[in-house]
Amino acid sequence: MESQRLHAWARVLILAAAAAAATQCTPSRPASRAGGAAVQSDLAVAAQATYVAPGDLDQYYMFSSGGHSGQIYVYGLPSMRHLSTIPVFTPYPATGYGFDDDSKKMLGELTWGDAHHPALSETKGDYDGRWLFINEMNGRIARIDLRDFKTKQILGPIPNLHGNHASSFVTPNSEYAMMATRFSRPVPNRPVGVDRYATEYKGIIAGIKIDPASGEMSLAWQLLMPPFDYDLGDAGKNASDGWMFFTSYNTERATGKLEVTASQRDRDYIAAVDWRAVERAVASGAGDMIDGVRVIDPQKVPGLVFLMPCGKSPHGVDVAPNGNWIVGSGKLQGVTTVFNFEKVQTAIKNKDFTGEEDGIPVLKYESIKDAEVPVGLGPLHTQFGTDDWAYTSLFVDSAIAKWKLGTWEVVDKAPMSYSIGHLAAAEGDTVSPDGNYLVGLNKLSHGRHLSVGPSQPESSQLLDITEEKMKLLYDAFTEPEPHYAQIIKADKVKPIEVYPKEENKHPLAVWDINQAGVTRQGNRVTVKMVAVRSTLTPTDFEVAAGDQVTVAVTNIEQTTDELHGFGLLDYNINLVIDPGETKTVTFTAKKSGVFAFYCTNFCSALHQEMQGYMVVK
Ligand code: RUQ
Ligand code: CUA
Repeated sequence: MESQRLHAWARVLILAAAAAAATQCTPSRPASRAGGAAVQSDLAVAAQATYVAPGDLDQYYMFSSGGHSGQIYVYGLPSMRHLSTIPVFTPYPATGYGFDDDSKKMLGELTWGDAHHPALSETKGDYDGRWLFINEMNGRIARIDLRDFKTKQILGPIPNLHGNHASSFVTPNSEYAMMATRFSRPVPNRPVGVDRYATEYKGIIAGIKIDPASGEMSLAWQLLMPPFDYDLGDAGKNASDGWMFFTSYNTERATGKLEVTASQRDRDYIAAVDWRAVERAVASGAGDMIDGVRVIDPQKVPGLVFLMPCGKSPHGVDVAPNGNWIVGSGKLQGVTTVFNFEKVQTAIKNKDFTGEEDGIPVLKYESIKDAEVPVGLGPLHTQFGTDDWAYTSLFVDSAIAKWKLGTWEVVDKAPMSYSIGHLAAAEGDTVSPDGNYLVGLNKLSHGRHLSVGPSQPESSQLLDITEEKMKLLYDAFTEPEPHYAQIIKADKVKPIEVYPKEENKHPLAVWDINQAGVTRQGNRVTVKMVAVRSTLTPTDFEVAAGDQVTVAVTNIEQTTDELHGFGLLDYNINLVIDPGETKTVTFTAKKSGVFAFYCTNFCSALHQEMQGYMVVK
């Protein structure tokens, strides 16, 4: 990787001069915009630094949340090219997701999800390239297998928990992903008036256990929390391994116009959870079953949760690579607060408390804080680079501040266009961040792209962070809405391109066109279909109106990129079957008549001939 990067920079230096000369004679870029030779050569350097020549590969994958599109967008860095879209919580006809029986079942009744925080699986605190998790607001969390970039599991909506925002941050050995409520409500859920919010509504923190071999997620336990709005989280690592941290706002327990009522206190809280202690409590039978889940009330089992005061309406909480510093960003102030985990432990041991909330001790702010770093206005999130560098996004200032852990010195600020939310650094959540690149995930983009009408994209800006000053390299535009992203070294991810025939154990798979055909049991009809260039076999089949029909299509290709589709007109069906894969769709043949099906994915010179008919009598 390092040599690739040196190579890239060597290319920059060699080509910069030539490119600068070329820019000068490009009439489409007005001279006033370029503003002199110095700026032009900066632009040329930036252009070369992000240029990945045709056929060359990017150095990193970036997995960006698609927000309320319910998807994940995959980018290559440094080119910022959009490589693919992974549908997660929303049907996506381009890949047939949400149309075949399995993905339809996985989505259930919900066909939208508001996805926020992708989290790569980790081993010893480092991304291991196995899975990607992502939460969404309807109390769900999904697992994507990075072997084939497909969504394999959606867990939830899980009981008791409402508005799953503080999620899906995984622990250093992927023991857990987290979930926590943005919206408190009565637990168990029942119609209690909002006037009783402060006492009868509850927040929930949930531990989602991840099977180390398969990645399968299951709900392990829940904690009953005071009715705050839990916002973001991060897992402890190294020094703080075994702990989880969640920010909260509205510790005023207010309702109504929260923009006024929930910002009265100078400090809200970061909830620190000793999840190993929670595991022990669960093992010893603590807690009550509520709606089928083991829920522990920390009031009854002391020592599981402590509250760290953090000013003011904190948003992001981010644990530094060494695990000892915990950075809490109070979005309504000009500083970000750094806590010291060792001091947190000492304060807990010495019962250095200033009060409690529903029986949960509040630690003394002065005893656990290391620094208030004057990063600028509206700090939201912090990412980490090499050599103890930290980068904090500033929503109000619309900038990124670069500062040093330990000395707390702010050394640089880079303006963002406009209004940055999250930011993502290369391997920035691991115990050993890469530095190199940082991406600002901005909420607005106005004026920096061709107008596309009122529904504007967001902008994601790529920065070079190899030098003292951060350098803006590139503007990319994304659909709504890049909440958070994670960036992993490309060589850690090893996707397959074809499903090997030996692995296909689907009961309805057929690998020989002579075995393709139709069987009937009563009114249940099964069509075993083979897709291979350039025929869908059988090319026609007959059913009766009212039959329940299952079409199982096996793509028997073993060649990269040879996808086939099965689009059935008037029946709202489109499957896309990858090489070696079998997919099924089950439907009732309600309408009688003749209906064409055809391959929707352009596959060969005779793709257009890949078609047939379903006759419904
Ligand atoms: S939030 S802009 Cu949904 Cu992650 Cu901070
Ligand atoms: Cu098969 Cu197009």
